[in-house]
Amino acid sequence: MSDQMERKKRILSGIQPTGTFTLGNYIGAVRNWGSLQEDFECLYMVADLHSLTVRQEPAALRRQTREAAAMLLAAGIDPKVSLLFVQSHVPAHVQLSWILSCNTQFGELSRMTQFKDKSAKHADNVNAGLFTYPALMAADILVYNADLVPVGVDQKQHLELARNVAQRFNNLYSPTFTLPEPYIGKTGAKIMSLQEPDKKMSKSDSNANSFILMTDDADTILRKCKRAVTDSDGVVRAGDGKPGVTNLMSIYSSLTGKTFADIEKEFEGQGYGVFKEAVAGSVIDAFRPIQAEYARILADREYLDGVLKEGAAAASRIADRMVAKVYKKVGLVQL
Ligand code: ATP
Ligand code: LTN
Repeated sequence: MSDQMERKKRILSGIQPTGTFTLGNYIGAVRNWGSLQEDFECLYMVADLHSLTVRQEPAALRRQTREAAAMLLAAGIDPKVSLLFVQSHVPAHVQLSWILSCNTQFGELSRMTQFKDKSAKHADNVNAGLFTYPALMAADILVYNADLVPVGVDQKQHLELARNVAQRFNNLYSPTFTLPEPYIGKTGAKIMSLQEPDKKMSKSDSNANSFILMTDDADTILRKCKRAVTDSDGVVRAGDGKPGVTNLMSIYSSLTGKTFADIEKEFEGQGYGVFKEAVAGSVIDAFRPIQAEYARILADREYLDGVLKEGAAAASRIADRMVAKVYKKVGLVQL
């Protein structure tokens, strides 16, 4: 047996402070982050620089950045175990992103579906940052030699690009970067819009009834669930032609651990009304303790900023070493 403890694998992930997190962000990302802390060395980041690729109101961005950090803490990230920081507080990300940009091809960035989608959505602001977004994301990951990156399926393409850039750099210079793997959690459920269940639930949707926010109160959650689009056959069953009911079932299943078969049995012979109330109840129960913690943490600015300061300092110690190594490898003079 080796006398050396095996090093825990390192995880890095980020979320943009573009608004209040939704139930989709919770089930697909935020919730899993807390549970990974035991088995992995985790670094979590509020990706404020990435959010600048779309116009943000400065005061709102400042507020949302702190809110995002407070929500991550409330949802279970323990700053004594993991590092939590704001992307712009660790300058190494931007420093490495320039080097990686110079090793990323125009053609590969042009193939990114997020770029195509977002440039269609914001046709008046197709800026260079929106285009090079994946090079900064690659830097976020590679600067820590992260082994695994927990993301939703929508981010897989960016992760593949990060791997390709890392491999190219390693071949061109010498082995430098760990090739990161995507980590799609057990409950990788993609939560859909409550109003248009063929579309992803998204915090930037213009219809507020389409999403549940992590800050919504019990009445609002109940109302949104009751208004959720279903179908006319009145049977709680998952499957083709029943996207609305299937989506509510995945929410309920993700939050209660019940299987689809359990759920079908539980609501057999009952209408959608009872089922929707139960779904709402599971969301309310999941969010209640988080919301209380969130309010407490957000009110304690000194604590919150302290956590972020320490997080950034510890992250910078790792990241600065990588930048120095990379700068040297590519031929930048070190004095
Ligand atoms: P926006 O609405 O502004 O496009 P978003 O809600 O998609 O943003 P992001 O910050 O892009 O949120 O994503 C953060 C994380 O949440 C990612 O890992 C993403 O895969 C996950 N995620 C986002 N929406 C959902 C959803 N509806 N279901 C499951 N996971 C989701
Ligand atoms: N693009 C991601 C957020 C993000 C990220 C990262 C995720 C920025 N940098 C690094 C994982 C690793 C998104 O979810 N929209």
